Amino acid sequence: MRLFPLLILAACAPRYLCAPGTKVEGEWCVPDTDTGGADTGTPDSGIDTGDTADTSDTGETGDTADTADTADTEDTGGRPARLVVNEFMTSNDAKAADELGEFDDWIEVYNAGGQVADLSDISLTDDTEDLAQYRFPAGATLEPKAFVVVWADGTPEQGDYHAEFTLQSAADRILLVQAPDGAADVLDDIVFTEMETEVSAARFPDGSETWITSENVTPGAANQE
Ligand SMILES: [Ca+2]
Ligand SMILES: [Ca+2]
Ligand SMILES: [Ca+2]
Repeated sequence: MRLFPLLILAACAPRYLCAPGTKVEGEWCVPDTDTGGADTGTPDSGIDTGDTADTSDTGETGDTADTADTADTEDTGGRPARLVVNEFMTSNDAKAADELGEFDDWIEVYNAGGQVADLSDISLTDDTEDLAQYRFPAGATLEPKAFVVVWADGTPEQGDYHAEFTLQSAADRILLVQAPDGAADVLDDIVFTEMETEVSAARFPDGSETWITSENVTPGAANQE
């Protein structure tokens, strides 16, 4: 493995909000213990000089956590779907064939969130002037921690998961867009140059902000080094 050589712009931070009393830490919502302003409260002030005060503080943190726990439980059960471009190949001579046995460019999308993603109004494109070049089929969904592959083979007549565009190894871009005809929320935006043949660019681990190039390409499965 080596670090992906050139430009990868993951322009978008994780797109979810945390419940009140929690904050974003990495990819997760965690209790925001800082909000427990109650720590300045009366019980401790009398014994500030002593370590005992810390013990009391811990108790108070616990109280805060109780509040946060409620929000946390909701987050864990209902953390929103989060779609990312997870892996792609721009030059594929013999690594991965589509259902017609053709070795084409492909893009893997991954749901890094905690809820099922509705793909009905999601598009992929390499053209900022044409955000809806490829649309997922109406009613398509993606389970949490699941993958879906779109063949960027320029032959949409080959099926629902074949796009009308292809990817250029020298320099190209992949945008993942929600509501391309409306608010056009860009979920992911990957710019790259000088991709090699027979390697993919991949987030490793899946859904992370770290990109590698890999000869162990994994369309539709967890990325490998
Ligand atoms: Ca290509
Ligand atoms: Ca094809
Ligand atoms: Ca993969």
